[in-house]
Amino acid sequence: MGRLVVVSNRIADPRKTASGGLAVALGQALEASGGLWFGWSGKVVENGTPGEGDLHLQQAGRVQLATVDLSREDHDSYYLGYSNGVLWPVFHYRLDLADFDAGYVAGYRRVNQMFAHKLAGLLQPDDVVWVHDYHLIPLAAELRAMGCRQRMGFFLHIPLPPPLILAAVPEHDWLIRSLFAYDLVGFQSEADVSHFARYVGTETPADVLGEHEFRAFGKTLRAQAFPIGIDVDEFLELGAGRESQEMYAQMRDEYSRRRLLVGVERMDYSKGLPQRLKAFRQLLQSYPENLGSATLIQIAAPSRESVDAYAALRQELESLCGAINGNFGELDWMPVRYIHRSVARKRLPGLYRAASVALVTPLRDGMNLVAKEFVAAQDPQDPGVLVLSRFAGAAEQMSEALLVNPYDTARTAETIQRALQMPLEERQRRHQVLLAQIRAQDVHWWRERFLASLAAIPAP
Ligand code: GDG
Repeated sequence: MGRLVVVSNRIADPRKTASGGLAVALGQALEASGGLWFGWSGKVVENGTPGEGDLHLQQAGRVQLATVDLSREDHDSYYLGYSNGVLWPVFHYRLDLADFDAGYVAGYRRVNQMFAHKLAGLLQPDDVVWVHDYHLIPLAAELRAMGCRQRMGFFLHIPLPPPLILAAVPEHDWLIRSLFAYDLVGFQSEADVSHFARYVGTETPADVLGEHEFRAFGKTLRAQAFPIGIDVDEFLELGAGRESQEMYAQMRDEYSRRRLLVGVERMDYSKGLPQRLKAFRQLLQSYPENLGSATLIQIAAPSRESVDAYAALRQELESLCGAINGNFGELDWMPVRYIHRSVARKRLPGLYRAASVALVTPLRDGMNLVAKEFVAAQDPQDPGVLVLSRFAGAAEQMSEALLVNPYDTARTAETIQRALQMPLEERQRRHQVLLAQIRAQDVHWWRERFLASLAAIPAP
């Protein structure tokens, strides 16, 4: 296979551990092929011209990093407007939060065109191009329009909604037609693939050539599920590090007489944080033996704060946490420790390991890597229990977790109680199955399977 070219909205220096498992896994493949990683630099030029941005080239080992700046107008329409104000909410089934401002799509298209233009100049004929996520759906179509004939694959990190929800996006047919410029499209779960198949069956319509093969617009496309995983070994190494060990020791001492529950995410309305807090409140009400003991540490790392829906969520969370602590707290015990800051990645495994229960209860989630990190961080002799939303992509693989419907407050509370009471033997058995599963389908398996499927497709 030729050189690998990865394109994503943001890129990461694969040599830095703070970047996480995905960056490490992609970095390894890029390193092996002497590849190129292309994306936005993260810089916004206040008075920049829309559709224009400086290209920066940098070498990181054998990997070339290429980044482009965005003008303020492009950033606001492409990134905040269309990607995070339309596609993110709709793809997470939240039509009520979408802002269908007609101007956003022009910026989205303009930035994809600019990226394609800059990238085309860097491509070699036998490169294999792997584009990531909803910010860049039309990138391949733009590259093809410029005459690029390389093999191109796309991976959607977030869910694909059912056809009638997707059809609410005014440009839905253009988005799906754009996908047909790729040779391979990867989704997180079988549910997403079935939504895609139903959409192209009814709205496009495409010919179904085989289980994963569709033909429309004069183009054949392979669409398949590639559930993303974590780098289990990298996470175990992180867990053995000083910062993580210190975190674990500190939490274990502090909560030696109490039960610790943990939730870790970017603050996002897809993650079901208010519903989770309500279920935790219900737990305290329905099972009073937890009073004075059960403590939920909820990390909600700041994310996309300039999008309106996020400010409203923040207020709701602050008020819910305040009310729970006010109603149930004691002088020496506060039921919720809510932290609206990011925690250093090196400390996360220690926090997970100290917890008896993890609450991973998104309303909708492409995969959810926190669920997998929690499992990896546990002591197999005395593991914590994972309470997982059935609406996370991860639920298709992690059936030994306690699956919940996060909208059902009473039963979620009941399930959290079951997790807190679970006998050691059952915890060990469930953890063993989950660990084997996340090991077998880790981030390297995901990367290799995707790239092998792309390589197996005959060159266009
Ligand atoms: C998207 C899709 C899909 C969280 N808080 C902190 C922190 N994190 C880290 C976690 C984990 C990552 O961020 C979150 O990954 P998720 O998968 O849970 O969720 P998204 O950010 O929404 O990711 C998702 C994923 O892409 C991959 O395809 O699974 O469905 O939405 O690694 O540990 N890291 C640090 N401090 C924090 O406070 N350092």
